[in-house]
Amino acid sequence: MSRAVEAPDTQPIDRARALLRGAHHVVVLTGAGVSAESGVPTFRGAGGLWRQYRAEDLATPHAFARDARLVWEWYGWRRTIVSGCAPNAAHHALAAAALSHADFRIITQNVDGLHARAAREPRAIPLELHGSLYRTRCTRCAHRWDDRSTVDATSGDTLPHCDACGALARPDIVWFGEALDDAVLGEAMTLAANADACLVVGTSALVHPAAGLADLTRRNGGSVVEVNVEDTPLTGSATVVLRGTAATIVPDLLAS
Ligand code: BV8
Ligand code: ZN
Repeated sequence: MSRAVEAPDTQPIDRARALLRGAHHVVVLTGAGVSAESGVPTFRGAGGLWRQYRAEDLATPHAFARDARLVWEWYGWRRTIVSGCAPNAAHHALAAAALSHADFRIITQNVDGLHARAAREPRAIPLELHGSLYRTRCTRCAHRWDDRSTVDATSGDTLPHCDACGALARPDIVWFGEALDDAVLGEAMTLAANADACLVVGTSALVHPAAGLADLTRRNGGSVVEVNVEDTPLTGSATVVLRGTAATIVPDLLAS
């Protein structure tokens, strides 16, 4: 495990830059904060999505069973908002770093697809822990498909249905109380455990098991660099904390 030689009393961003440059295996964990400057509402912050809605009312299988029309209305509205947003400088800097660094993998909790839109090559496409606003899957058979369509939530009949078996379809998103995809979570945990450095950008670090990935890196001797506008449960154990917005700090941090 390589450890960058850190010059004494340098600025946090210099220390973070040295850590990332000296790391052979870098993993990045992003949350809604990385997309905030693209105009995508975060969940829990001021103006966040869940100010108007409560997570437990919408992002759960029970909510969908109780009122699929309301849940689809919320996801359709989010899909439309995000379609009008563009990747910001943080997404682009992370995508560029994934191409210039030998082993630099992006893992995201976000379902907005902005990392993938910033990626110019497959290896910059992130692991999407919680699924995607732009994928829909069947509630009955294994069929799942890319879906950028506008959702018509007028009635149960106009909601998306599976064109393979005709059953009601649902967003291909991991809701609270649902397990993450085994393969995706397994790969994310392996990447985090083997990383020399974990760069955490724009997450409140409240949602598990995603929030535990940075601890996995740290417990295996790696460093954690946190970029956020405020403290989170990870801040106290991070190797370096960079206080500020993703679109200003990340490009500066990763500039070659
Ligand atoms: C599961 C999809 C088990 C929906 C989401 C311990 C272990 C395991 C589970 C649990 C546990 N404790 C509790 C649980 C249950 C639960 C959980 O974690 N609850 C929390 C709330 C306590 N976890 C689950 O249910 C998970 N499932 O564990 O299953 C299981 C196993 C077997 C069989 C059955 C079950 C599933 C979790 C996934 C839930 N789905 N999203 C949707 O998107 O609609 S989670 C949701 O929160 C989003 O995906 C989001 O990504 C995620 C985390 O939020 P953030 O991305 O961090 O966003 P947030 O707004 O909170 O914060 C933004 C941050 O950015 C802030 O810090 C802010 O300061 C910062 N910021 C703002 N602007 C900027 C910025 N930073 C930089 N620059 C800026 N400009
Ligand atoms: Zn089906």
